[in-house]
Amino acid sequence: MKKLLLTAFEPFAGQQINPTLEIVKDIRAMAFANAQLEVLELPVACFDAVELTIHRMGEFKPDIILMLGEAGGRASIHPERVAINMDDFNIPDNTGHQLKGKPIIDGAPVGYFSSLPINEIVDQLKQAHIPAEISNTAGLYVCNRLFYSVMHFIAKNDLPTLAGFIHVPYLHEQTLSLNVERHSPDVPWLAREVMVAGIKIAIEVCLRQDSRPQFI
Ligand code: PCA
Repeated sequence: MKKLLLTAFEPFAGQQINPTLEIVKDIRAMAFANAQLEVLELPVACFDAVELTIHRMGEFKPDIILMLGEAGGRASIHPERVAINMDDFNIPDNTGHQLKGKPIIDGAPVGYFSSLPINEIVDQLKQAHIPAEISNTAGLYVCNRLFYSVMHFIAKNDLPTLAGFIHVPYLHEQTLSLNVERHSPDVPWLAREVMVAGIKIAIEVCLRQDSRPQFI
C-alpha cells in the first residue's frame, strides 16, 4: 500500500477559481489500487503553504507527494523538472507578502530536480491525447517556493519520499474575463474533465514508480 499526498491551491490573483481545487474534488472520489490518497488544500500564502505541507508530511508520512498549481497562460499539463532556491514574486500572495529576489533558504542548494517520473507522465498523457510537456521552470512564486521547500525537507532529512510538482492551465471560465481585460481572445485553457483525466494518469504513473529516476 503506497501513500500519496496530493496538494492543491486556493484561488489567487483576483480569480474565483483555482483549477487544482476543482481537480482534487474529482480525484478525491476515485479509488486507486493499493494506494491511500490524501488531499491537502493550501492557501496561496508563502509561509503557511510550506508549513502546512511539511506538517502534514510528518503526520501522514507519504511515499509520494504530488503538488498541483495553476499556471495561467500555459496551454498544457506541465510536470515541472526543477525547483529553484529563489523567491521573486510578481504579485503579493493572498496574505500580502511579496518576496523579491532572495533565496528561499540561505545556503541551501541552488535547485532540486523533481523525483517523479516526469518523462513517463508526459508520455502517458500524450498517449491519452492530453496536451502535456515538461516545464523547466515552476516560476518564482508560491508554487516554486512550496516545491523547493518540500524537496529540501526531503533531502535534508534523507527521506525516501518521491516528490514533484505539476502546473495546469486555466479552466475556460477563468479566461473569459481575462480575454476582456487583456484584450486577447487567446488565453489558453483546458477542460476540467481533461485535467482530471490527466492528473489521474499522473498519479497512476507515480504509484507504479518504485525508485527515484536514475539521474537523481
Ligand atoms: N499557482 C501559483 C501559486 C498558486 C497556484 O495555483 C504559482 O504558480 O506559483
